[in-house]
Amino acid sequence: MAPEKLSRPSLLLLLPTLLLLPPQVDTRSFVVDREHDRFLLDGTPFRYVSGSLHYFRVPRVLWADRLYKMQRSGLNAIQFYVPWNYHEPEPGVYNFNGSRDLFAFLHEASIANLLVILRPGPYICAEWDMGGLPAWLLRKPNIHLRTSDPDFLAAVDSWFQVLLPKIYPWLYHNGGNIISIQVENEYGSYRACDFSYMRHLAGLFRALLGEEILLFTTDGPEGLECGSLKGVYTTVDFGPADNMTKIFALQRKYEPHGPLVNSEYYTGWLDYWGQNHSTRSITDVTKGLENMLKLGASVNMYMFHGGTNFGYWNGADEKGRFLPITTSYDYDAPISEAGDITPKLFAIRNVISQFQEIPLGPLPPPSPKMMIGPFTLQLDGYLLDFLHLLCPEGPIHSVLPMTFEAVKQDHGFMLYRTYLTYAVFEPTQFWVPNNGIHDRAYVMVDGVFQGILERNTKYKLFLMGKIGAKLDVLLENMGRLSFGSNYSDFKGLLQAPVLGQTILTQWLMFPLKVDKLVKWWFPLQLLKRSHTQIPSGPTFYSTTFTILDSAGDTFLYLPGWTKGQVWINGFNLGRYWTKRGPQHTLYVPRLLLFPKGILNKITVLELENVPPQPQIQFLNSPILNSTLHKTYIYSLSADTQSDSEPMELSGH
Ligand code: 6GJ
Repeated sequence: MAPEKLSRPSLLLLLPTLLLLPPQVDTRSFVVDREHDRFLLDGTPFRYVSGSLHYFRVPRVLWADRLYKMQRSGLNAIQFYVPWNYHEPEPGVYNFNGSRDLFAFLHEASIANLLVILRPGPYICAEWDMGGLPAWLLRKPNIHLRTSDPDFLAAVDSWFQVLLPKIYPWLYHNGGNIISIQVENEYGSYRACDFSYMRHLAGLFRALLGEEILLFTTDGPEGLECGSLKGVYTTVDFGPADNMTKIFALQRKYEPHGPLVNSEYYTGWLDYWGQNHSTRSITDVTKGLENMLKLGASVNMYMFHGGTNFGYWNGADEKGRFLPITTSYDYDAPISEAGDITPKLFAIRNVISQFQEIPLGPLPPPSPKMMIGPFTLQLDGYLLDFLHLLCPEGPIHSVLPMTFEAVKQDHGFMLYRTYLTYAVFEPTQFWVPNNGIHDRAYVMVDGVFQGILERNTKYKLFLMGKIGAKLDVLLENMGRLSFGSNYSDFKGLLQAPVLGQTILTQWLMFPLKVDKLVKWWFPLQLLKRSHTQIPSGPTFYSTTFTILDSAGDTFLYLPGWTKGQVWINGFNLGRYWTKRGPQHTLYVPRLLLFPKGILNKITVLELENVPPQPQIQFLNSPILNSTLHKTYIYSLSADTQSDSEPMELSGH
């Protein structure tokens, strides 16, 4: 796996042979040639044409396929982040196994003959939960993320003292394929502008990786002042619509000599739930790429393959309102979410071929796809029916509600329960002050669904209940902010809810282990409930199905469903939000499905309302742009809140 470091004795034995080898073998190097404004690889001029893909958004068995396609496209390098929260789920607990085996991915990249530009953060943005920072940092509520806050630096030092020694053998001059390492990520876009923090990081990288490896920073045009650091190579990022001349001129202010580098040339863009699907035209993308290559610049295309935010891993942005990223990270990238070559890739490959040799021969055809179903799902029961299984250790009691982070629940769902201490005979306003719903709440009274509250968009609902009635509020964490001010994005009920004029106290918090239940202990037959009317509110549905011989990748479609989470054979496929879009299908890699004759199981947690016919389908192509020409508007001020979903405007 990792390039073998020869021990001293074996080196001595090998000395005669080594002396016969050409000198460059043990003088591998990747450096900046400031005299000629270029990189040198092993002493010869080198320009990288790189593409981003994220191993943490692609199942491990598909890594080789994606990397092969990238190499066949004419790339000579790849660029990727290392999400801290993906590898250190709890303080001092590390996971580099299976699809988290970063070093297996580096090995696959080496096999594909691709150099690596590594971006270990600690913050990575990437539309990934909390920009890659672990949520457990927020167990110290006053921590100042991405600064020289001692608590933050202690956690960073601890993490990097585990990660960086593992990276060291993979550095190019040590025999590996990593040619450069990014320090932080667009730090100039962050409000702190803490140079001692950035110097600390650079010092840590030097201490643990040595003096040879090329360190660099990346910033947009507005971020260079606080993002660049003396002694660390300054690079920029921009997309096809940006003014390349102006931005490269800004890079020159910090790097008067050395190669021009665009570390993130946007080939597409991200999607938010409820907004239109983002695309970037082939013409614009290829024109910008050609102009940069003509300048001799090294370029990394962000993304070359986007992949998927499986599970709860998506991040979020805040632009006047909270905008969670969709499950699909297709990004309108040259390689689609399902790993297929797109016309954009062919066009990019054609541009690259004008500047450097590209591998000859055909590119792989699209992978087989299949369409199966529809299947009718059976009702397994309300989420509340399974509370004792979802929270076997029982609830935590507190006078005021506690956040997810305070009870050490990083992702998913938590149930907040209290009891009415007086009867509420008239529909009475129920709300949480200071926009304290993070992020979506599903409200039940004695198990009967009352409706939803949503961060920034739906502040109140009206409910009634008898004295002693059970008031349940299921909170959904829709993903932590991954960009911008990036303050600590706590999840849950951040304030005590108010019913009428009464502040509700005495809360029970049930952190829900939904994935564990779905995966191992979901005793469908034992707990199936007979229900007369179609239930509403958080409810589990499931069914089993088999596939045919000619199986392939497929795209799960939940027509008429509202919003929820899906598992296939215990694998958390991600969130769906059919009612809001723009994504209407979830990518299902073939590898998640059992072969013909073996039952597959799909489990759906619907959070709001199911269609009259609780059916699902598997399509042979994705639907990622369902809101095309439709726009949702959100009323932002509390007093104009409607009790229904955000209004939908017809397209223009
Ligand atoms: C980059 O900054 C970031 O470094 N970028 C984006 N920034 C704008 C965030 C939305 C307002 S969008 C796509 C990329 C990645 O997030 C990248 O990690």
